[in-house]
Amino acid sequence: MTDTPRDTVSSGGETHQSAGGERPQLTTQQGVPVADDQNSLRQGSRGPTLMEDFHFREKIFHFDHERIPERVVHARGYAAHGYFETYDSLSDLTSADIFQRKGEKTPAFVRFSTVAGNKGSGDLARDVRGFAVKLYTQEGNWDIVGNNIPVFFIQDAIKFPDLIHSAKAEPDRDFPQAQTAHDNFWDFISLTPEAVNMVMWTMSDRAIPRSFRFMEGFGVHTFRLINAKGKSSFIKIHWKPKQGLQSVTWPEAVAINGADPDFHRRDLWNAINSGDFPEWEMGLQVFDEDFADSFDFDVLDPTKIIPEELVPVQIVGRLVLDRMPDNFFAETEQVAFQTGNIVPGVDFSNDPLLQGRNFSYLDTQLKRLGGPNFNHIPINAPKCPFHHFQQDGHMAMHNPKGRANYEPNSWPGAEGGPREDPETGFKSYPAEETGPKQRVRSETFADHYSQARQFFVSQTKVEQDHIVDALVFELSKVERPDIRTRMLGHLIHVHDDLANGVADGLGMDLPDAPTPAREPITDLPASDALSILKNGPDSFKGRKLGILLSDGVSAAEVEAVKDAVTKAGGICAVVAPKIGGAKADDGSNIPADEKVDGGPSVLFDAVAILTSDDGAKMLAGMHPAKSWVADAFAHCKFILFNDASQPLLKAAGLPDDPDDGMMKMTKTAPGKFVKACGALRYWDRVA
Ligand code: HDE
Repeated sequence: MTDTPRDTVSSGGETHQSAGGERPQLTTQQGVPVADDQNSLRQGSRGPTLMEDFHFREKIFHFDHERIPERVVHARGYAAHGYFETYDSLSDLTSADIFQRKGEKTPAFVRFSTVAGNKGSGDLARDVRGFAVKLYTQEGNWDIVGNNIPVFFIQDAIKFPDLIHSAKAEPDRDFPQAQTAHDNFWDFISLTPEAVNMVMWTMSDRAIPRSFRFMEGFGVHTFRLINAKGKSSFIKIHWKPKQGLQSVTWPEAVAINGADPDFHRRDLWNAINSGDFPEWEMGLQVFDEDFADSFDFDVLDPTKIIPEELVPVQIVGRLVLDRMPDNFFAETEQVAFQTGNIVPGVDFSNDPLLQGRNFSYLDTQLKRLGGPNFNHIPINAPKCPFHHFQQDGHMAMHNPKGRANYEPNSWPGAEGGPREDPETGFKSYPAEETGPKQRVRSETFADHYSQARQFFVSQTKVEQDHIVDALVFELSKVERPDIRTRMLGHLIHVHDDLANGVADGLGMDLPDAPTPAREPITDLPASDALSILKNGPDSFKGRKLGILLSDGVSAAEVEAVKDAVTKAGGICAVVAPKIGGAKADDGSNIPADEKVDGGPSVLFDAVAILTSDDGAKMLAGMHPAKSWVADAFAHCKFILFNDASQPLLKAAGLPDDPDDGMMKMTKTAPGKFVKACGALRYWDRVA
């Protein structure tokens, strides 16, 4: 009974009450009441433990087996429950039940994850984020097992083990953990030009999101929708966060991993538990064979996007996350996503990556969840009725009832069990396929650089600089110069500024460019949809202000700032020299959420520095307080400060003349400041 943990202490629906109160009685797994859970049974007070202590044996036996293998990829994840709401009927496009009725809500479970790191790795690794959605539709579970990046590194599933081996810790030394900044990864990538487009994305700030709430999701592959008349349309699936896009910078990511390795988990937990439910709109790019034939790239090639300017994204519904799981293991750890879980009205395309995934996701659950009945676990079971003749196996919870466990059978009526339904049952799209059996890569998959260039030119200058910095950082960790050189060769095909910037950052000369498999198209137009900064929020809603304060601070000033932030839908955290809080000028104590060295400014979206004269002097002598201020400035945060805090700002090395990202505290400043913070960063500081 994994979905209702309290049931584990009840038997037959009844809870034993202990003598004195509300708490249920502790029992063994058999329901036997336990008298003493502090001492094992022994002979005499100092003698050996007795084998007959069934309670001890059961407890230790179960503990010994608490772990299951972590996922081979996407091991570290975090999930939430919610629902999908259909905006309008899409019956002209698909017979999928979920899209038939306007306003219908379908339960959903969504797991976000990093890919390369172990289960215990930091949230802010530079990595792709998984964005896996399970929709419990009335005609079965539909799993959209996507990522926060719309393309992938490889074109054929047969290369997946190599890609992942190269990205994970190197096998002889078992490091580095949760990072691609090492020889094996870049060796593989530099020998796999099809990965270059995806590498642009992973070296961009997309790979270090500020929160799961502020990133997009993508189905990546082309799928099909089939309508009641059997007509097929191709689609690409998008999840667009209503909260706007936002990422951290690399120096922040490094610092956050130390200060709060659970940064993304905590963020989702806090947002949902405080009633700030994140939402994504589902968007579909719908296209037909004619478009596919005329497109510069192959729609079956998962290393390519279809720019939104060519095929607009049609918004069809929204996904709202409104409830955290009751238990992490039972739900988030045991959830089994599977690309093969599709429903009538949806179908696969021939994308060779998708075809391979359809094998892998079913297979991997056997290892991880231990048997073929993992769909009996409540988080994986459909919420619609289901009937079949599959039976037995480890932990079978739903065996067929009655005598018939096969078909065809001639048992009458309900006794005979379920029957197939040719009318409404799942039907594969009858695509015509011909051709010899062969191991080839289609010519139409051969252009490896054009979209990488398109991605680069679609970024703002700040974002382009971050891509250059990221490549310099990663390649600087590569020991073998020939691997670095090989990678530089590919960058020449992407963009001169990129190649020159990275070569300069590495202190290396550019090599000759490799001969491309196909001559790149160099004039693909920029697409605004590919930039994070062009798709940010327009308010401070859902963001967090860090207020650094000292004893003697004006209570009214702190209140005014908190008020303005709360009105904008943001939240505040008070940071003080001591966790007990600060004594304000009116004698009240303002409780602290963080002690200054435990709550560095990288954890916040913007900062306020409010001190008394003495407080500023005291903080100016504290290294963590100076770094707090200096980092906020260096990371282009908006800064609100009061007059008294100036000695601290000076000690932190901030300029005497505040820039436009800094605002002095006045009566009207908080409102204006929070409005300005909607832009999230004052990038002009580094421009
Ligand atoms: Fe996965 N992937 N993958 N992947 N993937 C898994 O399945 C695999 C790929 C993605 O939160 C595994 O249950 C192959 C693309 C997510 O539980 C495994 C290939 C995309 C998750 C697997 C890919 C993804 C996984 C490991 C190349 C984005 C986490 C545990 C053909 C569209 C789901 C598991 C969760 C997990 C195989 C490539 C997304 C081993 C063979 C492309 C979000 O089956």
